[in-house]
Amino acid sequence: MLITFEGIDGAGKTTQINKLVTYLTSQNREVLTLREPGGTEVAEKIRTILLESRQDISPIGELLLFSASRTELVQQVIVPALAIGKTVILDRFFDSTTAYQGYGRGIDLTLLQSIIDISTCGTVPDITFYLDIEPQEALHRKFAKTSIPLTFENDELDRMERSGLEFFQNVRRGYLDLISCNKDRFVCINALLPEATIQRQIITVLEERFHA
Ligand code: T5A
Repeated sequence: MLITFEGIDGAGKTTQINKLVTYLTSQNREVLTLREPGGTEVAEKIRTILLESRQDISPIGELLLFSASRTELVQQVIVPALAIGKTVILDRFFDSTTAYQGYGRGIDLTLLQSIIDISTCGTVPDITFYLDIEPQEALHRKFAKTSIPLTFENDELDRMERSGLEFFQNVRRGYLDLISCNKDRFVCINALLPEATIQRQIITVLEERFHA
């Protein structure tokens, strides 16, 4: 089973994935946790370019770099793991590309879909948990425990995070459009709820799927 987590930066995906892994492991499920971009040696190098570069990257260049990272991860890790029955939990997948490069950067969605099809080899998640939060709230949450100024321009943010408020509002709109077109696959969760409440919702949905 392939389980993906989506949402804007700071929505709480990593927090929930860590809790889920602990729960599934306690149920004797063999779990493989991965993130995008990243997950292979080459994909991790691409991640560094995408997130840490101080130079501008063109929207198409950015799309192709995310897609190159994905191709490596899908072919080398995800497809083989699914083939032997592992539960794969993936922090972001192709919905991030639609939301960030499509709605955020404004790349044509038809062109984008054709590149997604190539990079995923047709791999589609069985279920996608989307954690919904307003961009300002997510930014606030990310830096709540520090004295870093709460603006989208500060140097502590990575290259993607510095894209600004309007960009993240468009990304969120993209996710909400994706959900309305893929109701069977997406589970939309209010990311403002307490961590434990969100975790219970996720486990309830997954246990129903496992037993179906
Ligand atoms: N990207 C990625 C693209 O543009 N296109 C693509 O195709 C792909 C695959 C990846 C970047 O690349 C972009 C999207 C991203 O900009 P990343 O570093 O992997 O970069 O970024 P994120 O996945 O966004 O990871 P973050 O760590 O920024 O956010 P998370 O994982 O959603 O949030 P998390 O769990 O770290 O939580 C953030 C803070 O909130 C608190 C946590 O304790 C933490 O302090 N928190 C809560 N507080 C209150 N209530 C709750 N319910 C909370 N849950 C968590």
